[in-house]
Amino acid sequence: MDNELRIGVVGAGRMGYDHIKRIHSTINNAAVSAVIDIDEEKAKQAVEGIEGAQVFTNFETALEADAFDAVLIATPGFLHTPVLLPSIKKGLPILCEKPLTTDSVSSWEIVQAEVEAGKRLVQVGFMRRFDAGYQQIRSLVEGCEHGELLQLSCEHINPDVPASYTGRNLIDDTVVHEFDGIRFLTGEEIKNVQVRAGKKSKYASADLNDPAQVLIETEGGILVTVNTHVVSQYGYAVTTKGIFEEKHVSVGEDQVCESFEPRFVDAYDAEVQAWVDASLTGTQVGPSAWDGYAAVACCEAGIEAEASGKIVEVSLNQKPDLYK
Ligand code: ISE
Repeated sequence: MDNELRIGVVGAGRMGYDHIKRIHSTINNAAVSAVIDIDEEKAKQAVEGIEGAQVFTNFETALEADAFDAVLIATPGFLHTPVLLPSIKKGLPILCEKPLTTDSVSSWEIVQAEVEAGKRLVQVGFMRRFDAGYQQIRSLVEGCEHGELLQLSCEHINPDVPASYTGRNLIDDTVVHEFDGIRFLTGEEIKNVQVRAGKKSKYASADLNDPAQVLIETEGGILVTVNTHVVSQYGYAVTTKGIFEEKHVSVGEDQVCESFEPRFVDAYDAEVQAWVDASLTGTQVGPSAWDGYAAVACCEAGIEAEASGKIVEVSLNQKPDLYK
Protein backbone atom coordinates (compact mmCIF):
# COMPACT_ATOMS: atom_id res chain seq x y z
CA MET A 1 0.00 0.00 0.00
CA ASP A 2 1.51 3.39 -0.95
CA ASN A 3 0.33 6.76 0.35
CA GLU A 4 -3.03 6.77 -1.39
CA LEU A 5 -5.72 4.38 -0.16
CA ARG A 6 -7.74 2.83 -3.02
CA ILE A 7 -11.25 2.41 -1.60
CA GLY A 8 -14.01 0.10 -2.82
CA VAL A 9 -17.40 1.42 -1.68
CA VAL A 10 -20.04 -1.29 -1.36
CA GLY A 11 -23.53 0.18 -1.70
CA ALA A 12 -24.31 3.38 -3.61
CA GLY A 13 -27.49 4.30 -1.73
CA ARG A 14 -27.95 7.32 0.54
CA MET A 15 -24.95 6.78 2.84
CA GLY A 16 -22.71 5.18 0.19
CA TYR A 17 -23.29 8.06 -2.23
CA ASP A 18 -22.52 10.57 0.53
CA HIS A 19 -19.24 8.80 1.39
CA ILE A 20 -18.24 8.50 -2.30
CA LYS A 21 -18.59 12.27 -2.76
CA ARG A 22 -16.80 12.89 0.55
CA ILE A 23 -13.82 10.67 -0.35
CA HIS A 24 -13.58 12.28 -3.79
CA SER A 25 -13.84 15.91 -2.65
CA THR A 26 -12.72 16.19 0.98
CA ILE A 27 -10.62 13.28 2.18
CA ASN A 28 -6.82 13.37 1.79
CA ASN A 29 -4.70 10.46 0.58
CA ALA A 30 -7.66 8.39 -0.64
CA ALA A 31 -9.50 7.70 -3.88
CA VAL A 32 -12.69 5.84 -4.79
CA SER A 33 -11.30 3.08 -7.03
CA ALA A 34 -14.45 0.94 -7.19
CA VAL A 35 -18.16 1.11 -6.44
CA ILE A 36 -20.08 -2.12 -6.02
CA ASP A 37 -23.86 -2.12 -6.17
CA ILE A 38 -26.35 -4.66 -7.46
CA ASP A 39 -27.98 -1.70 -9.24
CA GLU A 40 -25.41 -0.93 -11.96
CA GLU A 41 -27.05 2.36 -13.00
CA LYS A 42 -26.92 3.65 -9.45
CA ALA A 43 -23.23 2.71 -9.18
CA LYS A 44 -22.45 4.41 -12.51
CA GLN A 45 -24.18 7.60 -11.40
CA ALA A 46 -22.24 7.56 -8.15
CA VAL A 47 -18.84 7.43 -9.93
CA GLU A 48 -19.66 10.15 -12.46
CA GLY A 49 -16.71 12.54 -12.61
CA ILE A 50 -14.42 10.20 -10.62
CA GLU A 51 -11.62 9.24 -12.94
CA GLY A 52 -10.53 5.60 -12.88
CA ALA A 53 -13.34 4.36 -10.60
CA GLN A 54 -14.59 0.95 -11.70
CA VAL A 55 -18.16 -0.28 -11.36
CA PHE A 56 -19.08 -3.80 -10.22
CA THR A 57 -22.41 -5.47 -9.48
CA ASN A 58 -20.85 -8.32 -7.51
CA PHE A 59 -18.50 -8.05 -4.51
CA GLU A 60 -16.62 -11.33 -5.11
CA THR A 61 -15.78 -10.24 -8.68
CA ALA A 62 -14.48 -6.89 -7.45
CA LEU A 63 -12.42 -8.61 -4.74
CA GLU A 64 -10.84 -11.00 -7.26
CA ALA A 65 -10.12 -8.11 -9.64
CA ASP A 66 -7.96 -6.49 -6.94
CA ALA A 67 -9.87 -3.25 -7.50
CA PHE A 68 -9.28 -1.77 -4.01
CA ASP A 69 -7.01 -1.85 -0.94
CA ALA A 70 -9.75 -1.05 1.58
CA VAL A 71 -13.52 -1.48 1.79
CA LEU A 72 -16.22 0.94 2.90
CA ILE A 73 -19.50 -0.94 3.50
CA ALA A 74 -22.65 1.16 3.17
CA THR A 75 -25.30 -1.43 2.38
CA PRO A 76 -28.14 -2.25 4.81
CA GLY A 77 -26.97 -4.21 7.87
CA PHE A 78 -28.35 -7.60 6.76
CA LEU A 79 -25.94 -7.55 3.79
CA HIS A 80 -22.76 -6.83 5.80
CA THR A 81 -21.56 -10.33 6.76
CA PRO A 82 -20.85 -11.65 3.20
CA VAL A 83 -18.67 -8.57 2.58
CA LEU A 84 -17.03 -8.43 6.02
CA LEU A 85 -15.85 -12.04 6.23
CA PRO A 86 -13.95 -12.29 2.89
CA SER A 87 -12.51 -8.79 3.40
CA ILE A 88 -11.17 -9.72 6.84
CA LYS A 89 -9.77 -12.95 5.38
CA LYS A 90 -7.91 -10.89 2.78
CA GLY A 91 -6.56 -8.57 5.49
CA LEU A 92 -8.25 -5.46 4.09
CA PRO A 93 -9.06 -2.44 6.28
CA ILE A 94 -12.84 -1.97 6.53
CA LEU A 95 -15.09 0.93 7.47
CA CYS A 96 -18.52 -0.63 8.07
CA GLU A 97 -21.63 1.49 8.49
CA LYS A 98 -23.73 0.67 11.56
CA PRO A 99 -25.06 -1.79 12.56
CA LEU A 100 -22.11 -4.18 12.25
CA THR A 101 -24.64 -6.95 11.53
CA THR A 102 -28.27 -7.42 12.55
CA ASP A 103 -27.85 -9.96 15.39
CA SER A 104 -25.28 -10.68 18.07
CA VAL A 105 -24.46 -14.21 16.81
CA SER A 106 -23.30 -12.94 13.40
CA SER A 107 -21.56 -9.91 14.99
CA TRP A 108 -19.65 -12.29 17.25
CA GLU A 109 -18.57 -14.21 14.11
CA ILE A 110 -17.01 -10.97 12.83
CA VAL A 111 -15.20 -10.46 16.15
CA GLN A 112 -13.90 -14.03 16.00
CA ALA A 113 -12.77 -13.64 12.37
CA GLU A 114 -10.74 -10.59 13.41
CA VAL A 115 -9.29 -12.40 16.40
CA GLU A 116 -8.25 -15.21 14.03
CA ALA A 117 -6.66 -12.63 11.69
CA GLY A 118 -4.71 -11.45 14.75
CA LYS A 119 -5.30 -7.75 14.16
CA ARG A 120 -8.02 -5.11 14.11
CA LEU A 121 -9.26 -4.49 10.59
CA VAL A 122 -12.78 -3.14 11.17
CA GLN A 123 -13.87 0.35 12.15
CA VAL A 124 -17.64 0.65 12.67
CA GLY A 125 -19.35 3.81 11.37
CA PHE A 126 -20.44 5.29 14.68
CA MET A 127 -19.63 8.83 13.55
CA ARG A 128 -20.75 10.48 16.79
CA ARG A 129 -17.44 9.48 18.40
CA PHE A 130 -15.89 12.07 16.03
CA ASP A 131 -18.43 14.84 16.85
CA ALA A 132 -16.96 17.86 18.67
CA GLY A 133 -19.76 17.92 21.29
CA TYR A 134 -19.40 14.23 22.07
CA GLN A 135 -15.64 14.64 22.38
CA GLN A 136 -16.14 17.56 24.77
CA ILE A 137 -18.26 15.42 27.12
CA ARG A 138 -15.85 12.50 26.81
CA SER A 139 -12.90 14.69 27.79
CA LEU A 140 -14.84 16.07 30.80
CA VAL A 141 -15.53 12.50 31.90
CA GLU A 142 -11.85 11.58 31.52
CA GLY A 143 -10.53 14.77 33.17
CA CYS A 144 -13.15 14.78 35.96
CA GLU A 145 -13.12 18.65 35.95
CA HIS A 146 -16.71 18.84 37.21
CA GLY A 147 -16.64 15.70 39.30
CA GLU A 148 -17.85 12.33 38.14
CA LEU A 149 -20.48 11.76 35.47
CA LEU A 150 -23.73 10.68 37.18
CA GLN A 151 -26.32 10.64 34.42
CA LEU A 152 -26.83 11.39 30.72
CA SER A 153 -29.96 12.88 29.21
CA CYS A 154 -30.24 12.46 25.42
CA GLU A 155 -32.67 13.50 22.72
CA HIS A 156 -32.78 11.87 19.31
CA ILE A 157 -35.12 13.72 16.95
CA ASN A 158 -35.73 12.97 13.26
CA PRO A 159 -38.10 14.92 11.02
CA ASP A 160 -39.71 11.70 9.82
CA VAL A 161 -38.94 8.05 9.04
CA PRO A 162 -39.66 5.80 6.03
CA ALA A 163 -43.08 4.08 5.94
CA SER A 164 -41.40 0.68 6.51
CA TYR A 165 -39.74 1.83 9.81
CA THR A 166 -41.04 -0.08 12.88
CA GLY A 167 -40.50 -0.19 16.65
CA ARG A 168 -37.59 -2.54 16.03
CA ASN A 169 -35.93 0.09 13.82
CA LEU A 170 -36.40 2.70 16.53
CA ILE A 171 -33.91 0.61 18.48
CA ASP A 172 -31.56 -0.91 15.87
CA ASP A 173 -31.43 1.98 13.42
CA THR A 174 -31.82 5.01 15.68
CA VAL A 175 -31.08 4.31 19.39
CA VAL A 176 -28.13 2.12 18.28
CA HIS A 177 -26.21 5.43 18.07
CA GLU A 178 -26.90 6.16 21.74
CA PHE A 179 -25.92 2.62 22.75
CA ASP A 180 -22.50 3.17 21.21
CA GLY A 181 -22.40 6.80 22.36
CA ILE A 182 -23.08 5.86 25.98
CA ARG A 183 -20.33 3.21 25.88
CA PHE A 184 -17.95 5.80 24.38
CA LEU A 185 -18.84 8.64 26.77
CA THR A 186 -18.87 6.59 29.97
CA GLY A 187 -16.21 3.99 29.10
CA GLU A 188 -18.61 1.41 30.57
CA GLU A 189 -20.66 -1.46 29.20
CA ILE A 190 -24.46 -1.18 29.28
CA LYS A 191 -26.18 -3.35 31.85
CA ASN A 192 -29.88 -3.09 31.06
CA VAL A 193 -32.51 -1.38 28.91
CA GLN A 194 -36.17 -0.48 29.31
CA VAL A 195 -38.44 1.22 26.77
CA ARG A 196 -41.53 3.19 27.75
CA ALA A 197 -44.03 4.64 25.32
CA GLY A 198 -46.84 6.93 26.38
CA LYS A 199 -49.08 9.17 24.34
CA LYS A 200 -48.37 8.50 20.68
CA SER A 201 -47.95 11.02 17.86
CA LYS A 202 -50.60 10.92 15.14
CA TYR A 203 -47.68 10.81 12.66
CA ALA A 204 -46.36 7.46 13.99
CA SER A 205 -47.41 4.35 12.03
CA ALA A 206 -49.30 1.43 13.60
CA ASP A 207 -46.00 -0.46 14.16
CA LEU A 208 -44.20 2.40 15.85
CA ASN A 209 -44.60 3.94 19.29
CA ASP A 210 -43.13 7.41 19.10
CA PRO A 211 -42.16 9.43 21.04
CA ALA A 212 -40.60 6.92 23.43
CA GLN A 213 -38.30 6.97 26.43
CA VAL A 214 -35.45 4.51 26.50
CA LEU A 215 -34.01 4.05 29.98
CA ILE A 216 -30.52 2.63 30.17
CA GLU A 217 -28.21 1.72 33.06
CA THR A 218 -24.48 1.20 32.71
CA GLU A 219 -22.54 -1.35 34.73
CA GLY A 220 -21.26 1.49 36.98
CA GLY A 221 -24.82 2.71 37.73
CA ILE A 222 -24.89 5.72 35.36
CA LEU A 223 -28.53 6.22 34.35
CA VAL A 224 -29.33 7.44 30.85
CA THR A 225 -32.62 8.57 29.33
CA VAL A 226 -32.97 8.71 25.56
CA ASN A 227 -36.08 10.58 24.42
CA THR A 228 -36.85 9.67 20.83
CA HIS A 229 -39.10 11.64 18.54
CA VAL A 230 -38.48 10.30 15.05
CA VAL A 231 -41.71 11.65 13.49
CA SER A 232 -41.22 15.16 14.86
CA GLN A 233 -42.11 16.88 11.54
CA TYR A 234 -39.76 19.76 12.26
CA GLY A 235 -36.13 18.76 11.93
CA TYR A 236 -33.15 16.60 12.85
CA ALA A 237 -31.61 17.20 16.27
CA VAL A 238 -29.37 15.19 18.56
CA THR A 239 -28.62 16.60 21.99
CA THR A 240 -26.75 15.16 24.94
CA LYS A 241 -26.57 16.52 28.46
CA GLY A 242 -23.90 15.25 30.81
CA ILE A 243 -24.97 15.53 34.46
CA PHE A 244 -21.77 15.78 36.47
CA GLU A 245 -21.43 16.12 40.24
CA GLU A 246 -20.76 19.87 39.94
CA LYS A 247 -22.13 20.94 36.55
CA HIS A 248 -24.56 20.05 33.77
CA VAL A 249 -23.07 20.27 30.26
CA SER A 250 -25.30 20.20 27.16
CA VAL A 251 -24.10 19.72 23.58
CA GLY A 252 -25.85 19.86 20.22
CA GLU A 253 -28.72 22.12 21.32
CA ASP A 254 -28.16 24.80 18.69
CA GLN A 255 -27.78 22.32 15.85
CA VAL A 256 -31.22 21.66 14.33
CA CYS A 257 -30.78 20.52 10.72
CA GLU A 258 -32.82 18.99 7.91
CA SER A 259 -31.24 15.55 8.25
CA PHE A 260 -28.28 13.65 9.71
CA GLU A 261 -25.91 14.40 6.82
CA PRO A 262 -25.54 18.16 7.48
CA ARG A 263 -25.83 17.69 11.28
CA PHE A 264 -22.88 15.32 11.38
CA VAL A 265 -20.91 16.39 8.28
CA ASP A 266 -17.79 17.30 10.29
CA ALA A 267 -18.02 14.06 12.25
CA TYR A 268 -18.33 11.97 9.06
CA ASP A 269 -15.37 13.78 7.49
CA ALA A 270 -13.24 13.21 10.60
CA GLU A 271 -14.36 9.57 10.86
CA VAL A 272 -13.42 8.73 7.26
CA GLN A 273 -10.13 10.67 7.42
CA ALA A 274 -9.15 8.89 10.66
CA TRP A 275 -9.92 5.54 9.02
CA VAL A 276 -7.87 6.40 5.92
CA ASP A 277 -4.90 7.66 7.96
CA ALA A 278 -4.90 4.59 10.20
CA SER A 279 -5.37 2.18 7.29
CA LEU A 280 -2.38 3.65 5.46
CA THR A 281 -0.21 2.84 8.46
CA GLY A 282 -1.68 -0.64 8.91
CA THR A 283 -3.57 0.18 12.10
CA GLN A 284 -7.21 0.81 13.07
CA VAL A 285 -8.78 3.45 15.32
CA GLY A 286 -12.29 4.39 16.44
CA PRO A 287 -15.13 1.98 17.20
CA SER A 288 -13.98 -1.61 16.78
CA ALA A 289 -15.74 -4.84 15.81
CA TRP A 290 -16.10 -5.46 19.57
CA ASP A 291 -17.90 -2.10 19.89
CA GLY A 292 -20.10 -3.06 16.94
CA TYR A 293 -20.90 -6.41 18.58
CA ALA A 294 -21.67 -4.78 21.95
CA ALA A 295 -24.03 -2.26 20.31
CA VAL A 296 -25.87 -5.08 18.51
CA ALA A 297 -26.22 -6.96 21.82
CA CYS A 298 -27.72 -3.78 23.38
CA CYS A 299 -30.13 -3.55 20.43
CA GLU A 300 -31.27 -7.13 21.04
CA ALA A 301 -32.05 -6.26 24.65
CA GLY A 302 -33.71 -3.01 23.51
CA ILE A 303 -35.91 -4.78 20.96
CA GLU A 304 -37.05 -7.25 23.62
CA ALA A 305 -37.63 -4.37 26.05
CA GLU A 306 -39.63 -2.45 23.45
CA ALA A 307 -41.92 -5.44 22.96
CA SER A 308 -42.32 -6.37 26.64
CA GLY A 309 -42.04 -3.06 28.50
CA LYS A 310 -39.73 -4.88 30.95
CA ILE A 311 -36.17 -4.10 32.05
CA VAL A 312 -33.99 -6.42 29.94
CA GLU A 313 -30.38 -7.29 30.81
CA VAL A 314 -27.70 -7.05 28.09
CA SER A 315 -25.72 -10.22 27.61
CA LEU A 316 -22.14 -10.05 26.29
CA ASN A 317 -19.50 -12.70 25.60
CA GLN A 318 -16.10 -12.22 27.18
CA LYS A 319 -14.05 -9.44 25.58
CA PRO A 320 -11.12 -10.89 23.60
CA ASP A 321 -7.59 -9.61 24.43
CA LEU A 322 -7.34 -7.99 20.98
CA TYR A 323 -9.74 -5.25 22.17
CA LYS A 324 -8.35 -4.64 25.68
C1 ISE B 1 -30.36 6.79 10.43
O1 ISE B 1 -30.10 5.54 9.81
C2 ISE B 1 -29.14 7.27 11.13
O2 ISE B 1 -28.15 6.61 11.25
C3 ISE B 1 -29.32 8.56 11.83
O3 ISE B 1 -28.14 9.01 12.44
C4 ISE B 1 -30.42 8.39 12.86
O4 ISE B 1 -30.64 9.62 13.50
C5 ISE B 1 -31.69 7.94 12.20
O5 ISE B 1 -32.68 7.75 13.18
C6 ISE B 1 -31.47 6.64 11.45
O6 ISE B 1 -32.67 6.27 10.79
